[in-house]
Amino acid sequence: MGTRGPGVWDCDDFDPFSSEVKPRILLMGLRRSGKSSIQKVVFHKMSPNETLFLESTNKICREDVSNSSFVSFQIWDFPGQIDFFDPTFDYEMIFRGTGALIFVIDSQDDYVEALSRLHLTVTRAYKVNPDINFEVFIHKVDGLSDDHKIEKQRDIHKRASDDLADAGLERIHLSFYLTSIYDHSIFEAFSKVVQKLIPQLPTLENLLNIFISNSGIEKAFLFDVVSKIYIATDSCPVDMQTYELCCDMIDVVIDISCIYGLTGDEVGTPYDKESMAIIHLNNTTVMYLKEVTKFLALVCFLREESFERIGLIDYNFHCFKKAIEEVFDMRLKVQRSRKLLSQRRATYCLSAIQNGNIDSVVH
Ligand SMILES: Nc1nc2c(ncn2[C@@H]2O[C@H](COP(=O)(O)OP(=O)(O)OP(=O)(O)O)[C@@H](O)[C@H]2O)c(=O)[nH]1
Ligand SMILES: [Mg+2]
Repeated sequence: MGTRGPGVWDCDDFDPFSSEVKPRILLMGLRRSGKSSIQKVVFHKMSPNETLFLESTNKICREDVSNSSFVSFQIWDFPGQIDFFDPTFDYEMIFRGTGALIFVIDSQDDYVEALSRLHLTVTRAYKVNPDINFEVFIHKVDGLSDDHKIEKQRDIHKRASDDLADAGLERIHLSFYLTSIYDHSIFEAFSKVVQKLIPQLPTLENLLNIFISNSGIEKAFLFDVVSKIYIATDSCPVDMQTYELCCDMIDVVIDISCIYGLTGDEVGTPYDKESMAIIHLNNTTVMYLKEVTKFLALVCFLREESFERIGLIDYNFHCFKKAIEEVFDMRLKVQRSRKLLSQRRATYCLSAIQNGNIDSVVH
């Protein structure tokens, strides 16, 4: 374990024996590329305009995100000027526990420097931990026309891949996303990043596929209500408009419930077991939202004629919900046994150190 540089960490609660197995998502990129804005908009509901007043980050800010049974990770927001050659910056330790590295590039700025920084960061991280998912956010695309966006993405993709190929590292895979905090693209991109870190994803997708095919539903999403990240969807392709409608529906449900919901002694949370909503769109499509767990909602799209069989849909939903609970229980059991194992290991290490038997710890 390397030393920790003064001022680099936001808090001193680092525990080398921590039993919590939370994947780490790093937000890296040049200064003012938009890292903190992304974190604040997605996880703190900050309005995009407010980000204009954010101060530059001067130390690593760590935040736990454990809203839902499945979405549980740490986000580390880095200062833009981080220096890999600074001996107080223990990048080996940081990259070792990292699940995803999001590199943010400001598309409205000249990106030559950003690309060389991306190359340096990715190659360093890969050497320490080849299992990291490398995600490149081509950010602030709100000012660009559609053609311009595609052109930028193609250019950045080509240059970044060429740099890796020149270094003989073509096996490193980079994923690219066009993002902006001024629309839903940032939530959609984050959803995809997070989904890759959920080991149960294939099971969740499978359950959704079975549910929709037996219920006459066209599309279904499993949403984390607080962050509006969708943690899984069925295998039909996702279009941006559908995703935006889901986000709007969640906002309507939560906002109405917060404003007009019960208060005082009868108080409930704005989102609970009873939460559900039905919206008939003007194109014979129905949107149906239902609570799955304390933090998750299912949002479905279906034709009006299919919605007439609501009894069948609700029965299938009941089975789907039970299956999700079982997956969640299994996950909890695995986490508990890992925790126990890690505590035993820590106790063993400590007693070996106290007895001066360091060799048995090292081996
Ligand atoms: N147009 C536009 N501006 C954005 C977007 N995201 C962030 N910004 C702006 O970019 C500026 C810098 O944002 P920050 O989030 O502070 O950038 P940072 O990468 O955290 O910067 P450092 O902490 O200095 O490394 C702010 O004025 C934001 O309002 C976006 O999607 N579109
Ligand atoms: Mg910042």
